[in-house]
Amino acid sequence: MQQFEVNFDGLVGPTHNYAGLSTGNVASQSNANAVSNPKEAAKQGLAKMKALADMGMKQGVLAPQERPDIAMLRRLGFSGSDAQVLDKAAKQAPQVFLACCSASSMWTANAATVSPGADTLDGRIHFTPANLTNKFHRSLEPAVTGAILQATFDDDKYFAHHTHLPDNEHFGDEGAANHTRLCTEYGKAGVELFVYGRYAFNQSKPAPVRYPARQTFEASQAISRLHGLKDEKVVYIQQNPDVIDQGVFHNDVISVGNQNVLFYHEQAFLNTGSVLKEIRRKFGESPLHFIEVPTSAVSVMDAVSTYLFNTQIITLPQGHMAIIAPAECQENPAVSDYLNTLTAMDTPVKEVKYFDVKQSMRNGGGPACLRLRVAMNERELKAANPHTLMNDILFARLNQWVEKHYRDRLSEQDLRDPQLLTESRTALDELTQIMKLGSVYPFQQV
Ligand code: SUG
Repeated sequence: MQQFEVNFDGLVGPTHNYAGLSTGNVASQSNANAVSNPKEAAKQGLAKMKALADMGMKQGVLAPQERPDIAMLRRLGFSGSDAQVLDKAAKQAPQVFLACCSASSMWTANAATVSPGADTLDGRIHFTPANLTNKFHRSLEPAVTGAILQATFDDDKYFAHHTHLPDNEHFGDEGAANHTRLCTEYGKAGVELFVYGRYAFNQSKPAPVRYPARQTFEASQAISRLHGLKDEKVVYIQQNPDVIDQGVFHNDVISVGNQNVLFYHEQAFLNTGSVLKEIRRKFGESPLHFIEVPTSAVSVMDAVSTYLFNTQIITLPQGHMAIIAPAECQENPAVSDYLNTLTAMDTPVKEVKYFDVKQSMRNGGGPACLRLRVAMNERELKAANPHTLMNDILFARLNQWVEKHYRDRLSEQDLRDPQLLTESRTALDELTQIMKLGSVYPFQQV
């Protein structure tokens, strides 16, 4: 049976904006209050999805969430009509208001952790939405994420859906951004790597001092238990606290893996030597490539500003691997030189393809942030919602939909506009029909 890795990219929502909400994420902080272009952002994302589909990859789409989050604003005590809720919140608590407006669900690497059937005890694909507790604006996502995942993978013969971990910093979980899987083939049992930033229940362990560690060891362990993974096929790795303090807020900003390749920066992990040994032992005898990028070739600062590691490494139908990189990597001489030497090295990675995802990059989201990986076999793929899979028709349909509903300019002031809420709801309602998702949004349930 054929096996695939399917990338489910987040469709950028109609209220994509820059609010400087993510302490520890340098791009988000430095672009606070810049004017965004949701239409361009959505089209950049769709172009990347279509390009991967055209390369012969299986490509999926995950729907965005409704923002501003009126239900949360009401829960926080703002009352009246929707227009009054927006007006009162924007005037009385502007920071809370902005947090409730973030279109951050577009970064689906943070939507959930996914373990393929080849790794789990019951042979089903397991999904746990990330609770994203470290940032209030992201903690609004998990319930609707769960509903969207359920509507996308709606067959309990093949798919198991868990509730997100407790909404508490002790179990702070950022999903697949801190999770990588190594394997010989997608359908064979792999080694799942869980990278965490701190221990919640042991203060004596190393932790960053300047910026928050969003993922805890205890959260990673809980996910592994829920998914029924085998201890001999799991490796827990502590992220180097120094790089978190330099702006590496997720592991996928400093390391990425695919099949038998682990691509990482020299400073990515604590105790790299023993980590690599454990991975090697658990992976087995087959060829395994550790591609370590030395600081002398690329500094952590350059890795953070170009997102060299927030690239997707994909296995093309021809058999070799390609790196899907943001254009920023091409513009930085040290990084583009490094990538040129990498493709000439004796590893499966043979080409680099650059994409313009600037609208997302300005909020700290590169190509890899925009996608959730699901390794699937033919039967599982058949059981997934076919209306979420990218092809010429869906691409054309979604571009028309964006063209019809999205604005090409959004400032902080615009987010208070009740008309924007109406536009967004109209758009999302239509999207649920295009993608046959049912009623996944709270506004559809009243
Ligand atoms: O959680 N940015 C996101 C970026 C997520 C990137 N994802 C991965 N690395 N996988 C975050 O920090 C910024 C929103 C704002 O400032 O308006 C934001 O949420």
